[in-house]
Parts: sequence; C-alpha cells; structure tokens
Amino acid sequence: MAGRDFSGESSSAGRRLWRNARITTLSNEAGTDIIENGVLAAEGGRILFVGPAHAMPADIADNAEVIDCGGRLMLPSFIDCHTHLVYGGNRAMEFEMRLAGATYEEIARAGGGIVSSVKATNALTVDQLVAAALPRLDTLIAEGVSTVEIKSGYALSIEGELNMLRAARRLGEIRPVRILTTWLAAHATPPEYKGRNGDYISEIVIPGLRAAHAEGLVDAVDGFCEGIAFSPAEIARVFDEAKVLGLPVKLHAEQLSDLKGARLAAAYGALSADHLEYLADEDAAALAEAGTVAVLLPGAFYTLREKQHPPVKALRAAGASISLATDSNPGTSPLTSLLMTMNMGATLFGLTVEECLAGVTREAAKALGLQDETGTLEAGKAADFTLWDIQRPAELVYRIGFNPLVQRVWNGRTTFSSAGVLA
Ligand code: DI6
Ligand code: FE
Repeated sequence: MAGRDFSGESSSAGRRLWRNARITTLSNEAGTDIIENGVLAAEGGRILFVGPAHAMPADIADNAEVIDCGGRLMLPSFIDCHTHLVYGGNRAMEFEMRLAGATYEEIARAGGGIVSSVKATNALTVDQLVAAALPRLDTLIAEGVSTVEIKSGYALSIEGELNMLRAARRLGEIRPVRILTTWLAAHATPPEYKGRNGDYISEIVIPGLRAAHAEGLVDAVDGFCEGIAFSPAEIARVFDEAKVLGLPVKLHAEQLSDLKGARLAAAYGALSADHLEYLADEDAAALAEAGTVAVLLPGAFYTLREKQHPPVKALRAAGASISLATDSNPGTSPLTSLLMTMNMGATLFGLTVEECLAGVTREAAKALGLQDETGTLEAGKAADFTLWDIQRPAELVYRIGFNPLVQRVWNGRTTFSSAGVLA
C-alpha cells in the first residue's frame, strides 16, 4: 500500500549464509522464541531460508559465502515508523522554560513550539537539512534500524515542505537505509495564517501535497489532530485529497485531548493512529477493525511529563496492533533511540518485552504498509537483520543506554559492525 517498490534496492547479489546464530524471527507464530543453532541464507538481498541448521535444505549452502555468527542473537532490523528527523535548530531553550514551569501548550501559544522550529528549518537549504539530520539518522542506524519514516511539517510553506521531503529522500540515497516520506503540512498553522486554518489547508496543504506527489516525494499523508493544531473536519479535507491521489493516511491523534481523531483515521482505513494517550477505551475497537496500527510514542509522553497513559489494556482486548516509535522531533521527543523507546514502552506503558520488540519490527512494518517486505525474518522478505551480543531478547528492553549491536545487515549487505557505519 505504501506504493514504492523497495525490492530492487542495492543489495548483495551473491548467496550468503549466516550460521551458528540464535535466531528470534518475530514472526506472528514464533514471537520472541529463540531458534538454537540457527541459520539464515540470503541471495539478491532476500531471505532464502531461516531456521534451525538441521532443517536447512542441503543445496542452500552451495557456493555460499559463510559467516559465523559466534552464537550471537539475531533479530529483524528495527523500524522507526514515526519520526520528524529532518528539521533545523533545536529547542533546548524551551526545554529550559519547561523546567522552569511553562507548559508545552503555553509555549506553543506564545509563538514558541513548532513555529520556532519552522523558522530554523526554513533558514536551511536541502543540503543543510540533510547535514542537520544525518547525525540523528546515523544514531538510529547504529542501533540496528533499517527503515525510517520521516515527516515534513516544519516548513509550512509549499516549497519548504517539499525541501524537507527532498532532504529525507536524499538521506535514503547516502545511507544504507529505507526511508519512507510523509506529507505533514497540517502540523501547525504558520503565523501568516493564524486563525485561518481553512485557508492554510486550501492554499498550502492541499496544493503542496499535489506538488509533492507529482514529484514522487510522498509515501503517506499525516496530520496533527489537536486543539492547538487541526480539527477532525479540517484533517478530513486533507485525507480526502490523499484518497484522490491514492496515498495512504495516518494521524497524530488523541495526544493531548480526545477529539476522536482515531475514529476519523480508522474511517479512512489509516495505516496508523499515533500517540493515543487520550484514546477512549471504546475507540480501540475501531482501530482494530480497520487494521489501523496504534503507534505509541513514549518519548513524547516522557518529555512532556504526561500523566494520561494510552489505553494499552483496551487496545490489547480489542486485538489492535501496537507499535512503538521515537517520534524523534525537536520539541516533544528529542529522542534517537529505539532501544530507549522500548525501555520506555515497557516501564512507562506496561508493554511486555514481546510487544516492545514486535512494536519496533513486525508491527512497525505494518504501520508503514511494509509487512510483506520487512519486519520479521521469513523467507522472501528483505535480508534485514541484526546480531547482538546478548543472551535473551529482553536484554534489549531492560538495559538503559546500552547498545550491544555487533552487526547490521541491510538487504543482505553488511553495513555496520561495531567498527562503525560502512556505507
Ligand atoms: N506531536 C508532537 O508531539 C510533535 N508534533 C506533533 O504533532 C511536536 C512537534 C514539536 O513540538 O515540534
Ligand atoms: Fe509526531
């Protein structure tokens, strides 16, 4: 549904066989179970076989380059399915204001908040936006991330939003990572449209979306549905245009209040509804029925010192798919660690280890419409995986600020070892 075909991406053409691994596939059936003495074979960047050594068809090893994993734990690479990685400047000063007692909403209403990042973002060229985002992207890659969604939304003009997505696409060309781009012009109202949300949507959000789509820059369309941003009716106008263009939608919903954004998202068959702290228990079923992934963002909850927890029990009971992402952004989640995000998901939201790990792999792939491409270790999918110096998957969720990644393989290519990022 994301539209772009990633299967031809630069990959290692020859057959490679990783042996002597302990493998957690995160497939629906296996979850975090460990395959002892596991092997994974790949060719042309795709997984040919994954399973215990004794079950491997003999001819798989023919002419293969063999790599010994030394008994390390293998997992699917991580997927960060909600980020605002491209922006200018930072908001450390607002952080200090919040420490002195100001709230996020007060700062936003006083002209700070998103609008201050808009100024800093519009001051940069595409090249400078790429340079600003690169250290953040490399930090994610260094924790075994294979796939990153990046939103626009900090320029709020047509050309500026296009530049953000051009920068995002460029990041995917200069680093071994799959980048998905999301049009989020409906993120905030720029000062020149203050009090005129409808005009902003008519004059910037919708024509800009058409232009971005025509340039091949958009994989999905998002909006910020909130009292300080856009109403459900305003978001519906943007979603209607996405539908015309054949683009999937997703929504920042119920982060600070319950405007029933998740219901709107579900009605449009959205890939995901994100944040959801204020989601009413009874609305979890709408997400489950629509197959809309609930993307929880504990980094924003933590940074804003929120008290309202997302209704995890109701989401589970409804059978909704639950994912976790960094929400990496300068204002409310200056976070570039999915390991830390998992720890927060467990400790702050009460998710299980399996929910956390599936949330940054299998379920995150669903939130991007990439479930047939990546997110689990299964034959036919991209050979995107990581090797860790740990015994149990839970160690990745339990530790704080510790990164035991040994190797990262992307499309069958070894792109990272503890020695550094190798493009
Ligand atoms: N929700 C958030 O938490 C971020 N955007 C959004 O829609 C905040 C963005 C910012 O404050 O810069
Ligand atoms: Fe966000």
